[in-house]
Amino acid sequence: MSDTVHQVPSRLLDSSKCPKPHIDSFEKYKKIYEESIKDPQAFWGKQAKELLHWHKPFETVLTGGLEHGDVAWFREGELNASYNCIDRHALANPDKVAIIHEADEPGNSRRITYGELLHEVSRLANTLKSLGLKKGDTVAIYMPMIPEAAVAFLACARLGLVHSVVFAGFSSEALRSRIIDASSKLVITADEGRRGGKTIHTKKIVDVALEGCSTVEHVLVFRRTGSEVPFSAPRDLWWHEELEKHRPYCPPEIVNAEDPLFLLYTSGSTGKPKGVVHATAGYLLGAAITFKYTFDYQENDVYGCMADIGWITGHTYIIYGPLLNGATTVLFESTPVYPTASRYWEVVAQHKITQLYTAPTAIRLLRRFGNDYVKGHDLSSLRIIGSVGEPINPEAWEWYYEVVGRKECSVVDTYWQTETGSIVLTPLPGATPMKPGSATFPFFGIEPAVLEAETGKELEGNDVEGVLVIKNPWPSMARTVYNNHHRYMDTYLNVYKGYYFTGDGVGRDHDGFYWIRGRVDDVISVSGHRLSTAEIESALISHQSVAEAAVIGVHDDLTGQCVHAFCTLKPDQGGTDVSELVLQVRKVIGPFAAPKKIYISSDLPKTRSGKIMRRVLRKIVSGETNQLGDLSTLADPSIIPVLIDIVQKS
Ligand code: 6R9
Repeated sequence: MSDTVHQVPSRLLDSSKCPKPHIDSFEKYKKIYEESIKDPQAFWGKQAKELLHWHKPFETVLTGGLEHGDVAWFREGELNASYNCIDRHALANPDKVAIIHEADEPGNSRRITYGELLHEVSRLANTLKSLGLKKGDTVAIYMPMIPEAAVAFLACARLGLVHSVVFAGFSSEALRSRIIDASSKLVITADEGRRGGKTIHTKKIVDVALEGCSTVEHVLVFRRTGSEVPFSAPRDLWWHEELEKHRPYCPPEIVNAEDPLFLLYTSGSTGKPKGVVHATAGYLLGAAITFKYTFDYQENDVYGCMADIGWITGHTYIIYGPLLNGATTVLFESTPVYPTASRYWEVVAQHKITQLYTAPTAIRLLRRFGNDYVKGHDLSSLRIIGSVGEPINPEAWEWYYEVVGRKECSVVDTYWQTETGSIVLTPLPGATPMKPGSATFPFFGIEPAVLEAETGKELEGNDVEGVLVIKNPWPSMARTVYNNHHRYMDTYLNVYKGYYFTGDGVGRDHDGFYWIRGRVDDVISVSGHRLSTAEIESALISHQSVAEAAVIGVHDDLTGQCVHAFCTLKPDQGGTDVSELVLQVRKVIGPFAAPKKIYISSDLPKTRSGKIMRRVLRKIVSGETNQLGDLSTLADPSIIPVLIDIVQKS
C-alpha cells in the first residue's frame, strides 16, 4: 500500500478556471454520506424525485432486504427509461448534442442531438412494435461501437423490452448460448464492425450463432460498412428499410419501477455465465446519481468513456448515466493505439473532452509507448480522469495523474461490478484526497464492510484485510439472475448471510481508505474483462483431444492478468497442436479469452478426492517452487517436478 496522498488539485476548486464542483470539500462528502447511511430511505427517496421523471410517483422507497433477496425500490412508481434519457432533454433542449461518435478512422466523427436521438429511437421502437415484440420480451443486441447501438438499447427501453447486449468480441457459440438462455426473439446487429483498422464479421457470426436456435424470429441488420454479407429473408431485415416505414415518434411504454430494464451476462465461479437482471428505476437512479457526482458533471461538459457498450461500464457510463443527466457522451469506436498511440489525446483535444474514463490496461499500454505520444496535444479541457475494471497499480496511476492530468485533474479510481449496476467505491473529484491505487471511500448510500473470509466475522476499525461485502441494499443492485434466483442467492447473498458478497478481497488502511486486492473466487480479469476459469476449462475440454484442463490467472504487466492452461490429452492424441486448443477457446468464448500459454502434461496435481489444486499450478508458473504450500493432500507428488520442468522449458 502506497501512502502517498494527493489532495484535490487546486485548479478544480478555482472558480476562475473550473465550474464549482457539486461536492467541494471532504467535510461535505462526509456529511452527505453520513446522512445517506443514517436514513437511506429519506436520501434515496429525495434523489429519486430529483433525478428521475416519474409518470406515476412511488409511495414506498424500499421493501425487502439482503437476507431474503427480495429487495424492491420505489415499488408503486411508474416510469420509462428512454423518456428519462431522451424526451426530457429533447423537449427542453433539442439541439444539444447527445452522442458524438468518434469512428474508427480518424476524422469521421458524427454528432447526434437529443432531438435526432428521439426520432431514431422512436423509429426503431415502432419497427420493433410492428415485428410483434411486447413488453417483457428479450432482445439480443450484438453490435459494434456505433450510435445505432445506443439507439437499440433505448428503443428496447422505450417499449419495456429487456435488452441483452452481448459484447461483439464474443464468438458465435457464446452468443448462441446467451440468446438461448434469454429466449431472445430478435437479434439486432450490423453487417460488419470496424476496430483498429480491422473488419469484424458481425453478421456472419450471428448467422452461425443462429444455426439450430429456434427462438429467434428476426435479425435486424444495420448497414455499417456496406460490404456484401449473407442475408436470408424473411428472417433478416435491413434496419434502413424497416425504419423508413415508421414515424419518428413513439409513445413510451410506462413500466413499473421494478420491471427489468436489461440483462447482462457475466462470468462467475462456474462454467455457465449468469444473466444479471437490473430493475428499471433503481438502476436508472444509480446510473444518474453516480454519473453526476463521480464525474462532477456540469452542463457544458463533453464526457468520454472509452469502454465497450457490451460491458456494464458501457451500459451505465456511456449510455444511461450521461443521457439521464442530459450530457454529451462520446462513443469511441477505435482503440487507444489506432492509428497511433496518440489517438486518445487527439480525440480529447478535438472534442474538448472534460472527463475521460478508461481502464488500467489502456493506461499501462499508453504509458509503455512513452510520453511523447501524449505531449503536444492540448489536454487542458480535462478536469477528471477515471479508471475502472481492475486495480490500478500506483505507477500507472501516477503516470495518468502527471502526464495525462498534468497534476491538474482529479483521478477517480472507481470500483464497482456488473451486479452493483453503478459505482460503489470512488473518490469524488472536488472532495476526496487520493491515494494512488486506492478506490478510496464509499459512494453515498453504500455501506461497505470487511469480513474475515473463513468465519464471516466483521472486522471493525482500520488496518484490516478480508473480503469486501456491502451491508445494505442500494437501488442499482442486481435483483436476480435470469431464471435462476437460487443461483443469485447462493452467489451473492447466502455466502455471508445478511450481506451482499462482492467476490473481491479488500484492505482498509490506517486512514480508512479501501484497497481492492482482486477476486477471491475463480474469476480471472484480462484487461478488465471478467472470465471464469471454469468457463475456459469447459471450452478446452470440448476439444476432442483434451481429457482434462486446469486454467489459472497469471500476472501480466499489461493486461493485469493473462490466462494459462494446463491440459492432459486423451490416449493417442499426443500429436495435438497447442494452437488448435487456443483456437478452440477463441471459438467457444471469443478471442479475448485465448490462453497466452497452454502446457500439455501427462497429469495434473490433484487431491486424493480428485480436485485440481490450481494454487500449486499458480506457484509453479510464478516460479515460487519453494513455496508450494501444503502438499499432503496431493494424490501423486511425482507430478510436481514434471510440471516444473514443463513450465521452465516453455
Ligand atoms: C465495472 C466492472 C467487476 C470486477 C470487480 C473487481 C474488478 C472493477 C475496479 C476493480 C479494483 C477497481 N474491478 N473496478 N478492481 N479497482 N476500480 O468492471 O464490472 O466487469 O463486472 O467486473 O472488476 O474485481 O469484482 P465487471
